[in-house]
Amino acid sequence: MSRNRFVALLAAVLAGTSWGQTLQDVMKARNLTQQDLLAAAKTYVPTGKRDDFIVFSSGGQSGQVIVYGVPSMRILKYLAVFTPEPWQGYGFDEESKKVLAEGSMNGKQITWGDTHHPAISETDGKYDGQFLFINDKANPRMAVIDLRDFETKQIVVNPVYKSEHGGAFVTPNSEYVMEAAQYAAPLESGYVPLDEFNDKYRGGLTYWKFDRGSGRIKPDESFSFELPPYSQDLSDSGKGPSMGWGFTNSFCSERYVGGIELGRPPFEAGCSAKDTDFLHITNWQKGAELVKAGKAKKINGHNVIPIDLAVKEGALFLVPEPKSPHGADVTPDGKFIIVSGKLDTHTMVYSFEKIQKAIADKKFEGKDPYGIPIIAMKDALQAQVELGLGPLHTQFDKKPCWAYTSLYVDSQVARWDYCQGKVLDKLSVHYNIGHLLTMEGDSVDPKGRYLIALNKLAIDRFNPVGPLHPQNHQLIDISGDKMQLLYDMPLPLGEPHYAVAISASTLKPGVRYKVGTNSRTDQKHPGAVRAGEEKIVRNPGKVEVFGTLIRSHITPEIIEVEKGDEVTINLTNLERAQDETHGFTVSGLNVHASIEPGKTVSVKFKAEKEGVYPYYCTEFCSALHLEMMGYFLVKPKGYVAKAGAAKAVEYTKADYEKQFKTNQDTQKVIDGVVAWITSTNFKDFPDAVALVEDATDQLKAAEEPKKKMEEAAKKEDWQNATLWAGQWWQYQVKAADIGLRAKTYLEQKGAKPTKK
Ligand code: CUK
Ligand code: CUA
Repeated sequence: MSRNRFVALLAAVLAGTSWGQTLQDVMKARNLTQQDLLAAAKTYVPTGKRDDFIVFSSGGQSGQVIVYGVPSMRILKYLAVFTPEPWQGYGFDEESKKVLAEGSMNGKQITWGDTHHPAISETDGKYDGQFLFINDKANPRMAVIDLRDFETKQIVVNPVYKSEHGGAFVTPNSEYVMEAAQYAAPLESGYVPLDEFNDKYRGGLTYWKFDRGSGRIKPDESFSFELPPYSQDLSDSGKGPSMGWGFTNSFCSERYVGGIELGRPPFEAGCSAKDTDFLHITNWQKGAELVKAGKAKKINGHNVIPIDLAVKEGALFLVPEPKSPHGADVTPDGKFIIVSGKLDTHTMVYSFEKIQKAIADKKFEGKDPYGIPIIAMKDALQAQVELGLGPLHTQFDKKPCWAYTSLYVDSQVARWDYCQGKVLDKLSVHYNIGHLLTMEGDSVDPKGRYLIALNKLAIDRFNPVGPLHPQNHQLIDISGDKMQLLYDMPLPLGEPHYAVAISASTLKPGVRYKVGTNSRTDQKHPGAVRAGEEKIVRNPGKVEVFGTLIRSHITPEIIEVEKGDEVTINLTNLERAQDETHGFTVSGLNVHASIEPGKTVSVKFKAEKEGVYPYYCTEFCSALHLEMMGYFLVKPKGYVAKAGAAKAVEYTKADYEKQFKTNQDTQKVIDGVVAWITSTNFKDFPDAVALVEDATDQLKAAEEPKKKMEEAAKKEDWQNATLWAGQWWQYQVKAADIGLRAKTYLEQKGAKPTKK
């Protein structure tokens, strides 16, 4: 570009003439301040660009996980975990039904969950982006999500808890996933009266063994520490110097059993009477050794380390913590554990070194009623900092010693220095913040830059949508001396508790499966077939379909069964192109599947009622998507077909010739696009190469109908010649569509002509 032209263009941009407006015009029209514009510029991700961080947020009572980008706060996906989710076919196809069924409790399928704390798998204490774990507080369960495809692979039910809360938190190499009980209950199943609360009710802390190779939790190698019937709350794993240890706070160490209807004070009074509760300190490496040595006892088939054994082996200690604590967060260097009391204005910084010293010196202030040694608060405390009202959770900055704590009652975020024990800055949020997160802020390597406040109330922040308000996640810039509130994001799904954010570049998800994969087991699906192998297998009382999907038809297109047959339809998506998902449903039978490229899925149902049931692809996958359909017919038992199929429109030689001419014209367009693409450096753009491959596939697929057309035309069978010519044209249209997409892509990315 000549210098003059460049300057002219720059001047035009600065003057805003390209859109006929200036920034000043927009500010005035929309009543925006300079600060608003700055905030907008800090969060806005221009069209076509991507976010730097990806957040995995609990979806609360939706039983799902919410995935969004930072700084744009654009929602990318809801991950189906504990709750059926129709778009993804979760709970509507056979493979995902099996995952959900693993989460059954008391002989009942549980179709929801209360997700609280997601955790990303770690290597050396850093997020590795391979797996995500999340707990269900309502029904004590843990789920494993594989971040190669963002699908839930496993749900395990805690065999000894009746409720939980303090999970998921991972140890520094994801050796274990921590899950602490919440409301005490007998570890065994069955009735135990509340009179026996102190003796028979128990809390606990489970260490679920995670096997990275298979990407699954191994229940047999997992174990739990039996804990007193205090309400264990949140946990965190030690790291660095505190590697091998876990920290779990608790409330209601009063062991109050309630009874407001009996004239007794309610739980809220009885569970907050004392001035302190207990931080539980457990050694999981010792725990694992005890299990290996066969010293654990089995309760409901699960390894449990009894309190007396853990005490004897030096694997369990208590430290008093401030009133009604919530949250236990280990600093990135692994040296300190930060605990806040909801009803105390102080946040406590415990020193792991001091705790270890007290243990080594056997310096305890006494024992709790269950014989667990108690380390005096003063012997464990490094600092005590007054942050504000209702301190809850803490996250960390890239800057050493900097921490952020949510102040629930004050509706503020406090930035403070835990080494010097002083408050640095405070920012108001809207309203009543629960958790907060910083980028990779609970790993050994926090990334700083942004903080998100996960507020419990939104009140007046958004357009009203009835008495149930959206949740409010607020994005805060923490890169400067003062924290700056940038953006309010309404979340219309459940009450998110905790969330974690990972650098986007660490995630390496795939775009397709190996053809014929059962995505829930990562194994080859027994129902998978390749193109041309589609079949319907009939056995007495059973019909099994082995079908395929590819733009824009489902094979087979007619499935006829007898009333009473049990029907299984296996479908493989033969596409190689990215984002070419097909959906599948049969009207009125409550089945649905999402079949991404390469995936094989099955749906199963009983043909209970005679009738005609259209089926179709539920994703708008191509121009002929509406035609991607078929008929499922249930005939009466013993029905004998009358001769002859219904005839559609009849075609003549003229029809054939017209279609043939269209095909020739279309081919010219395709050739033109191909010539343009191949004259550029398209090979430097992997996404364009993938599109070109897909277009080539489509043209290859066109060869067979073309041959069939020629054969029919030779026999002067104008009916079939016209229809096959039409099918050839369908493939041409798809190839042209993809080719044009590639051309547009290359133009926008600035592909250059290659010199001949
Ligand atoms: S909890 Cu909800 S604000 Cu489940 Cu981590 Cu603290
Ligand atoms: Cu496939 Cu629509």
